[in-house]
Amino acid sequence: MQDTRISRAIAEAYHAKLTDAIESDVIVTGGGPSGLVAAGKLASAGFSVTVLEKRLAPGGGVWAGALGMNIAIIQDEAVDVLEDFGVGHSDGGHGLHVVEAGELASALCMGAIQRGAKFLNLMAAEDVAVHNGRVVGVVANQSMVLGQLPVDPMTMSGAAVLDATGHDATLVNCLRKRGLMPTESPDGPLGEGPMDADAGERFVVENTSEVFPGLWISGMAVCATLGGPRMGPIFGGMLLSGVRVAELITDTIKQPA
Ligand code: 48F
Repeated sequence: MQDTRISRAIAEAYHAKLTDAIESDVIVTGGGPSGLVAAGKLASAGFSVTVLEKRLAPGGGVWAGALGMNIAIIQDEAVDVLEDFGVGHSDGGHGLHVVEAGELASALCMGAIQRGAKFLNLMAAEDVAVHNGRVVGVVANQSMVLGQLPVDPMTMSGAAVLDATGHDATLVNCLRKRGLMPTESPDGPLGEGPMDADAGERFVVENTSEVFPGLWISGMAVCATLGGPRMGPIFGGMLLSGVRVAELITDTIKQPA
């Protein structure tokens, strides 16, 4: 019967992908712009990459532009990333480029998949695995059951784990709530500052880093972790942060065979 063949094809392909994803070189948590660029770049470099996305569709904040107006704005500095992923853009004046939000989200997603990254959607990171003081994996659960039903998660390991969960900084906060990472600096509580697009974009790229052994941050998780300003609907810094974190991870973990 065709119906059961369809079901079998889905189950077999998904479980092969899930089995592969249990041990990866890099786990990217969150499929927003920074995570997608990082996933694409790392997969191009030959690393096995798994992207965990809690929603149905990756793309994060890209889809919504501002007030739900589905246009993304990118600065000159990040145009190379648009070209790399084949995203069309038009001149918005003052060094800004105008992009269809759906094209940006789809192209980043397609680029990462075609370069070899594996995507698991409706899969939410709920915790980190820490061995001997190093983050060695992500504890994930199906989004539909998280917080609803007493269903245990599964653990996926990575030589590098990226927190690209945006404003939530989910993995960083898992460490903070156990006192393993600071919540305050000498200047006050760490967390997102008020809106300042120029400063925020610079802050994100400059502070993209490994914040705990084995755990890197990119995109808005940088501001949420280290106290940078928010920057609203401009995405160049997110793309460049994805490029930067891919370089940092590549320099740190072993080169793929
Ligand atoms: O927030 P998001 O787009 O991350 P980003 O790459 O970009 C931020 C900008 O979109 C925007 C901005 C600056 O322009 O202020 O907000 O930092 O995407 C984060 C992705 O992570 C997913 C979430 O659904 C989204 O697609 N995510 C969040 N928490 C989890 C998660 C989780 N616990 N597990 C898996 N995915």
